[in-house]
Amino acid sequence: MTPRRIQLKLLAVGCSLATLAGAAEPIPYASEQVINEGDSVAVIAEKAAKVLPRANQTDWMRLERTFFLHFGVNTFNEVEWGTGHEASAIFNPTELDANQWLNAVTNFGGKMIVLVCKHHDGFCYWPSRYTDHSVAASPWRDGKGDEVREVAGAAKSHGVKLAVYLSPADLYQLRTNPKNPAGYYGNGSSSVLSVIPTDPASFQSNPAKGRAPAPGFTNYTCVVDDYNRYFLNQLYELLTEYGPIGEVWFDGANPDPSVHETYNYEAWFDLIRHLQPAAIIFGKGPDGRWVGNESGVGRTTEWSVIPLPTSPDKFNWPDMTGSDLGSRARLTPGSHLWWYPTEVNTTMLGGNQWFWARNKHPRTVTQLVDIYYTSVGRNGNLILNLSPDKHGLIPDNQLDALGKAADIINETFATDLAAGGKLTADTSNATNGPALALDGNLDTWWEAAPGQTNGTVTLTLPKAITFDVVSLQESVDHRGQRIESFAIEEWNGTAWVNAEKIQSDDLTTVGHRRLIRLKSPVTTDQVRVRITGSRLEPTLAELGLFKQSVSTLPPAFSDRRTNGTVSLSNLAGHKMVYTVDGSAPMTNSPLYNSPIVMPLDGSVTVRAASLLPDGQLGIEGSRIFAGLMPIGWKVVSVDSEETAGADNSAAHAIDGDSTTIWHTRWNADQKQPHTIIVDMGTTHRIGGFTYLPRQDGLLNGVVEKYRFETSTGGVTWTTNIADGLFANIQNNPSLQEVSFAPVQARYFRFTSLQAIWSSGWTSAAEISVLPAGGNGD
Ligand code: FUL
Repeated sequence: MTPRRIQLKLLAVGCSLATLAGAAEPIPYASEQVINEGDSVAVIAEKAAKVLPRANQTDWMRLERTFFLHFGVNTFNEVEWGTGHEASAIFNPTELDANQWLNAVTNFGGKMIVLVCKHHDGFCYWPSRYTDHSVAASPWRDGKGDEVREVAGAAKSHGVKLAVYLSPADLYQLRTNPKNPAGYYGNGSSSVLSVIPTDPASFQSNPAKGRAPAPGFTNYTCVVDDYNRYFLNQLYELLTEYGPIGEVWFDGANPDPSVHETYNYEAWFDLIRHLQPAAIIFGKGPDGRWVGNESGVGRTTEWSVIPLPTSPDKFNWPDMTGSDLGSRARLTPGSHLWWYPTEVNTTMLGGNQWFWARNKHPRTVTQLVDIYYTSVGRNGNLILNLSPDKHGLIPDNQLDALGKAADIINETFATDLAAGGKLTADTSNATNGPALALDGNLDTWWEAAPGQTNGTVTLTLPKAITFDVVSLQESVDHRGQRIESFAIEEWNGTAWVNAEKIQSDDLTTVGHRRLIRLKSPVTTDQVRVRITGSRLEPTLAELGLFKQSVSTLPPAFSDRRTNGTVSLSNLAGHKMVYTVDGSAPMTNSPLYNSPIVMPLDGSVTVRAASLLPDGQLGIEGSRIFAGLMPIGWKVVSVDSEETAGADNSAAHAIDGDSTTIWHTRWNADQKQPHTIIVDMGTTHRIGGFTYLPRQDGLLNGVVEKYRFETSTGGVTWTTNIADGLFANIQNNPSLQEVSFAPVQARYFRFTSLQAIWSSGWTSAAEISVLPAGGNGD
């Protein structure tokens, strides 16, 4: 057997041909374009406009609504990250029902499910031949269970694609794991010729000995160390035994980077391309890009054509979290332009939590509907996580919220109000007239006449309609992504006026799909889209107009002020009703007139909804106000605070204002630990604390590991949590709630032991305590 390597295939070979200065060589459409020194502004724009998606990406981008599913030993331990020390016996769901999971997926119109087959803790949810640390060692189905097979079967019968998440980080295999001293991860083994699939019996003694390949597949060889061979064999099992695989999800997160292992991505990608050529390699890979947060929010300017500093086969695919990834300013000589569309991953559970636990609650319907618009509506695929509970079932509260959100979205998009209208354009080429943007076919499109980079399409309807969502789609599969700016205008009977969009939308990129929500419904019989900037002749594959089934603009909540009050507002100026006892607001709930006075000593959830002009209730928003109000609290001591470069004094950690922060000195004291001691003025019985990381989008000083102590007199201290971890806070910098055995306390001492990137800084937007008997008991 000879070693094989896959080169990423380009759709066309002319991609890197230099455009000679002065020579008007036609620029071909290709899956990759290279910007050369001396390329004019026009040539750069044309190259960017002529990058096309690759075959596997076309289908994938059209999925739009996809799902994640996180379930496993973390569910049973009620944690976000495991340790690799878990006993297999803990995995014992008594009612696991993959059909229930898939029903939830299809009810929301989901087209693919990405199943966590192994998370960072290393436990495998299929009976892998290469480890004992799997479902085979668990009591579930008497050790005969295979969760991947059950999900694959249910997905197939529901017409949903299956995809796999296999965590590269593996704490069970970690060389330093006392539970598995023979672990492969970081064991320093040399890279040797290995046959994949390897004979499990001679996995380390003779890795060149293969086992029989799966039916319809062959063997592969590569030169890899023990952990990479382990990983490749697991990939081989997952990619050959469960049918077609739509995506392979590579997570960049690693809970314990102290042990080093080099991932041989090249060999992994080779194997995937051979075994499942249609699969998207996501995350740390060339086909799908992580949007950069786990909150479900894509960029309003979201380019799918991304400049890479090197050719894709040499690139190492770091996370791309900047706000501008692909505008003209980023298209510089040496850039390799590559189709790299985004996927927006987020959770059903609030606070971006992936695994079920009893104190985690689903997002509100409003949030879910919002997420649809900020993901699918911003040129990204949504991947929404489901979190089954210990029974192995998705709990009713998740199903309920998901079902209501699905109803709203499905109802909104069931009727395209543009249908039946006539589309005209002030510019078109000979074959791509405007009617093609109303034919429901993404493979036909309107295109402006050659040389035109602006254009206006006007929709005239037989009678006036009322709409508040505009859907635009470029012909990305045939013409790439081009539009850079546009405006939406309505005819008010005498003039064209701007249709006012909601604040959070910028009218810049379109891509596969862009959904623009209007501030309030518009009634008219003529609408036009003015494309005011485009890299090349603009195109529109489809244009649609829709009316949201319920106003989806939720009331906004202020912070809780030090007098305990919280204000509500909504952009449309509707009246609002609210509750503070956890119940759902009804039309006869208290009407909001003035700031709500909240208890100062507990955790309260405020739920509110708009009263719409037709008497209906808008969908609700909610906010949890956790922790005691910091009234009369004082910082007794802090070892470092920045007061010169900015007002980042420690008092900001207890001022009840989530927009101000405590930060240790910027240019000094860059060494952990950092400690803040707070006097709450009176003694409280507390059962936990909260840490709100800075909310300004920066991660400097965000705490990962901490100690929390309390005291009644400020002299002797009780250690409530000696060495705590805010798991996954880097990807998910939201409110952290930590419970401990209730104590009496007047003082608390919070010590930061480690910050993100081990930076030596510490920061906090708010630190508070949870009263016992509330969230903290
Ligand atoms: C993150 C992980 O650490 C989370 O636990 C989750 O799996 C998410 C999808 O990716 O990086």
